[in-house]
Amino acid sequence: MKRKTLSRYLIEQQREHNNIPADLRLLIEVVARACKHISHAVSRGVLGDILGNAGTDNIQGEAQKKLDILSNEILLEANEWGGHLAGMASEEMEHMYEIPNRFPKGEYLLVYDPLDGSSNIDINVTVGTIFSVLKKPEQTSGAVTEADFLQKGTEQVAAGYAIYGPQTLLVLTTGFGTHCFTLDAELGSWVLTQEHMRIPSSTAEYSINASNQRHWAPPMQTYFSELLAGEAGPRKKNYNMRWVASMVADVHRILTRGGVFLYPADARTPDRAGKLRLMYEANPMAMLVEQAGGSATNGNIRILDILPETLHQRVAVFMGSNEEVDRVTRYHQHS
Ligand code: AHM
Ligand code: MG
Repeated sequence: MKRKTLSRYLIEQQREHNNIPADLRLLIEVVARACKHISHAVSRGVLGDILGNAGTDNIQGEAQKKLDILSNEILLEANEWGGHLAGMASEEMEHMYEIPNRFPKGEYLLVYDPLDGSSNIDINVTVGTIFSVLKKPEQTSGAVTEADFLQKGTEQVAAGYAIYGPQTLLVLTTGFGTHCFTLDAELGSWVLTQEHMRIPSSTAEYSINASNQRHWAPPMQTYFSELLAGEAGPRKKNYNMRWVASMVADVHRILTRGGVFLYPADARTPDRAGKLRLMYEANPMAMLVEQAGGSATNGNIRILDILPETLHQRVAVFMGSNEEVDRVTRYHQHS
């Protein structure tokens, strides 16, 4: 069977939906190329001297791994010169990155988590790169500012992740479904291998870091105790649990076979709404999940409807199969 490459897919989408102008295509192709580079670095491990801590902390106060920093640089360098971007923001940089004046500027904004699942780097477990693409607001002229990035997730023109697992995959949406490409490492091309991923609306599999249970709020305790009660409880079925601790891997499983991903807020950090970051983790994943027929909320409203106040804002995340997300959201709303 003749398979389609990413470039052909993007060109055909533009013909069909008029939603991927040349600059956006360039942006997606450049990000995909950078992810190939990161994938190669990940696979080299000790041989590439990419394991271990870098000896620095990021803005969230987390120890940066060598691979966090390398991946961030790969994405910056790949994207700064092409003329398609006005600016970038990343989990690993406190402030947004303005395109240097020696390069032409474009109208898009790229926001990313260069290496998601950092705690898994040194133990040879799946990690990934998550990205979100916005347009610089039309009413702002001149230099890009951080305020230009603070747009609702509904404004994303593209979102995706690369996952560095047994295979390297790219999962992408430009607003017309969620599609999966596999890296053919020998040819160096991304090949469309699954169109229109679908998340079944019911599931018997959940994904949560249950070691935090004692810190959750009452609605979360109720929901979780019902899952644990299995067949004998109100849900009348037995659930299975999976937690990779790489959001890319847990969400990829959900996009492939269904399930629900839960990262609730917890009482230890009342000043934060959760662990995961809205702009470069929750928003792109929420768009991919919704485009695959699932839902994503913060327990109160749709994630994509949250107006960000800061670049590194955190959020509680409930995403995946509709029945579970609806229920856990209802419990929070009615508490
Ligand atoms: P990271 O971007 O620094 O890797 O942190 C985000 C990760 C997610 O991929 C994952 O879902 C979560 O943190 C795991 O958290 P925990 O350490 O509580 O298991
Ligand atoms: Mg992350």
